[in-house]
Amino acid sequence: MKYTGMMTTEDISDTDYDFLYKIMVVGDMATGKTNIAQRFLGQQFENTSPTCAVEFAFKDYTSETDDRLRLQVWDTSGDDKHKCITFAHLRRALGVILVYDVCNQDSFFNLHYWIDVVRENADEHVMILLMPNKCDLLLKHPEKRQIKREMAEELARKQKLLFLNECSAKLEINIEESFEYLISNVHRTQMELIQQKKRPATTLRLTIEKEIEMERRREQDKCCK
Ligand SMILES: Nc1nc2c(ncn2[C@@H]2O[C@H](COP(=O)(O)OP(=O)(O)O)[C@@H](O)[C@H]2O)c(=O)[nH]1
Ligand SMILES: [Mg+2]
Repeated sequence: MKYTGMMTTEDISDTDYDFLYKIMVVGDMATGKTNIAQRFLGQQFENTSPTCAVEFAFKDYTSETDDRLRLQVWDTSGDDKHKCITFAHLRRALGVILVYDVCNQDSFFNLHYWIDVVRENADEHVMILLMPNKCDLLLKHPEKRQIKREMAEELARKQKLLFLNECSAKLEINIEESFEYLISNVHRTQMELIQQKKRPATTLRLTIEKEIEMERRREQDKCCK
């Protein structure tokens, strides 16, 4: 997987990519979703305020088979007030980054809730990657750990989630690698579906403008304000 560029909504066009993949970052509040998305999208780590709405940005890759992939990465808010916006935005998501905080056991136990939400609302062939975040906190204070790595591995096995390693948005550990692992799995799965004629290739090449317009409208119709 080779990274080929980043763009804003102003300079995107629908002719310079082969497949558009919608990737959502979900999980409890304060687990680090916004920082993870920003890291991946090349922005600096910040002490952010809780996310109020859903935001997205694009990043381009070229696959091993030379397909041009455009990722539309969505950051979501995990708080109750905005949960139904998250549900609506999960539609057509082909990849999900499922985040918990290794020093917060509630954020791990709530993953069952998030997995159900994703499976009910996202694409039926969605790939979910488990991302334990804030592993940097354990460097100085290993006693802060509330969830063992083995628990993540077991959950991933039972729930058929992808899992690479524990991550840190703060120290930029395993963020890029995990996203790339997810993306290559998403792409491989989608290529298999196209080959088996279970998915027309055109649905992965919706014009971006149309996509954005639909999301904007959905945002306006959001069920909770
Ligand atoms: N130590 C540490 N703190 C982090 C990390 N990622 C996020 N945080 C902090 O956790 C808090 C919540 O982060 P944020 O990205 O806003 O979480 P979100 O609510 O899931 O979007 C902020 O104070 C961040 O500075 C990380 O990898 N390590
Ligand atoms: Mg946030």
